Amino acid sequence: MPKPSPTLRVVLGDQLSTRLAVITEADRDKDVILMAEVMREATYVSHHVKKIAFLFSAMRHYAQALREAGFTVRYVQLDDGNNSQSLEGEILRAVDALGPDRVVVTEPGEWRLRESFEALRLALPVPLDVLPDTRFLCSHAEFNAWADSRTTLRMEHFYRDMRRRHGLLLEVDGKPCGGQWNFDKDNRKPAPAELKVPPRISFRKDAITRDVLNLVRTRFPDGFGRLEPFHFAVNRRQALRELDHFTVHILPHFGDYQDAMVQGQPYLYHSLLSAYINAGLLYPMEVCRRAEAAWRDGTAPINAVEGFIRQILGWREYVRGIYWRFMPDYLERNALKAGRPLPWFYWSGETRMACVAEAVGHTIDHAYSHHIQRLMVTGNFALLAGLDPVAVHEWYLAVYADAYEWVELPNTLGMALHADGGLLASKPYAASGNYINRMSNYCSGCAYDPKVTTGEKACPFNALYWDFLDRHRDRFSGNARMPYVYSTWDRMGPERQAAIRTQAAAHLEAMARNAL
Ligand code: FAD
Ligand code: DLZ
Ligand code: SF4
Repeated sequence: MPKPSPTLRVVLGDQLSTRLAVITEADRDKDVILMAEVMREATYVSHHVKKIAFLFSAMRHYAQALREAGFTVRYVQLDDGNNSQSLEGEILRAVDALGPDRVVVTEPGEWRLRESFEALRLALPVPLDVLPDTRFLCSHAEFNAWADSRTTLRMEHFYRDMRRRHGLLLEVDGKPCGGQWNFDKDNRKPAPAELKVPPRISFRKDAITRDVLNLVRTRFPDGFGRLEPFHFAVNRRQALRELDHFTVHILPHFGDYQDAMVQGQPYLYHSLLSAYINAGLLYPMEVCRRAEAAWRDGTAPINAVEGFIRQILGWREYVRGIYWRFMPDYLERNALKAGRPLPWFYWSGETRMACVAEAVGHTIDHAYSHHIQRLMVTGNFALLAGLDPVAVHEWYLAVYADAYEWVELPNTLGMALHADGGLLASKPYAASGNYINRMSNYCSGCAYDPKVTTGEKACPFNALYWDFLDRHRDRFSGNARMPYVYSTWDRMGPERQAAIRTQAAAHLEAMARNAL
């Protein structure tokens, strides 16, 4: 009897889950799992070296676990002699070598790869099945049905529907636990500078990770960011330990200091789980259920637990829905006609603005900065300075260990830059130095003064903020949440306004000379 043809089952670097159908439906006696480290994926933006190392190590650990569970894995390492260095090339090569009856893959998380797989379909001698990514809690059809039923696509409405649909933080009568759907107003405390955040766990490097670090050091010598120290979890067991640690020691204060920024404290009370959830090492629902259980057990307060679950069940699913509903033209949106090139300090961290230097410094060191740094420091600066949305998007996509386009693009283009014209956020997240001074202790160590708008010590966020609002008055003055700021601007009078405009121009000119 001839051996039956295998099915070739492809697992991408951010699909490291054993609950996807590509794995659960595999026949261990005949099917082959294909995984490949390829330069095309490692270089389509200038990924942080820690991000590449995290993914390669996690891919290798996942392949090892599959083999131990009895699967046949064809794993192509970056340095393998015949590696074609693209996923499509590796699929074609495996089809050639193994003669499968078909190829099965879980839908990729980025539009560009989905398009490439559609082109690949035509080149393959066997069928290509693209399966839904069931790690998400809202399918494309469910999101589109929700979106079709609304005039505006506000996250808060989506989130409440998701709470009801998945029965999270609900009383038996269907009312929200704690009596409110949203406790955001309790989650804006500035953190005291002497805050003692519990230490984070880190994971020892095993032989696989050490090999990967050597590979990345050799193959990406000029890559962005610091490769070591490297403490990431690289398999599910370790990621679950990180989740445990977070739930017990960190979550209780997640809400209180969610928006705070403290010099020298990159993590505060954030979970650090995004890279693991996005790569498939953790499941969003198990993370939400753990947080809910902490509230029901009385070990974490409702403002922390609701705020945390909202990020995952709400924002994370919502931005994915927006991405797939509006791509590919979403990427082209530039509602505010911004076009200045990205200043060099986004890569070097060398700027006299202490807040930006701190956020970029964390990014360089850890391939991480927390949400408020991303939104209200680097994002806010890019918004106020009118930086080119595509350049800013490519930066965010490159520099964070958790970055894939489905989640990064709506956050950058929509939330931070308002480039989608308000589809995602009704009001731009624009703020002056006053906000950063209130929410952080950065300003006390800064060359600039957050209370000064013009002159030598003027905080660049101040004049740029007013100049931004002035430039876009036609668009924003009608917004119900903006009249107060425009009346403040009007009360300044023409002379002061002219001085602020001149100061903003001077900041932009200094930015272009990399002297800000
Ligand atoms: P926590 O603060 O502990 O939040 C808990 C979890 O909620 C996160 O792990 C994440 O899974 C989810 N979450 C929180 N906020 C968001 C959000 N706005 N959108 C989607 N999920 C969210 N997140 C990414 O996962 N990848 C990205 O590439 C990414 N790019 C961003 C770019 C910009 C400009 C901004 C403003 C935000 C971006 N975010 C991105 C969202 C958010 O900043 C990160 O998810 C968060 O900082 C990750 O750190 P954490 O795990 O400690 O999160
Ligand atoms: C991000 C990334 C990197 C750096 N390298 C690989 C790789 O070598 N092989 C692979 O299968 N996936 C990699 N990835 C993740 C993919 O880019 C990811 O699957 C797509 O961006 C879709 O989300
Ligand atoms: Fe940032 Fe301005 Fe504060 Fe300096 S003074 S840290 S530039 S907000």
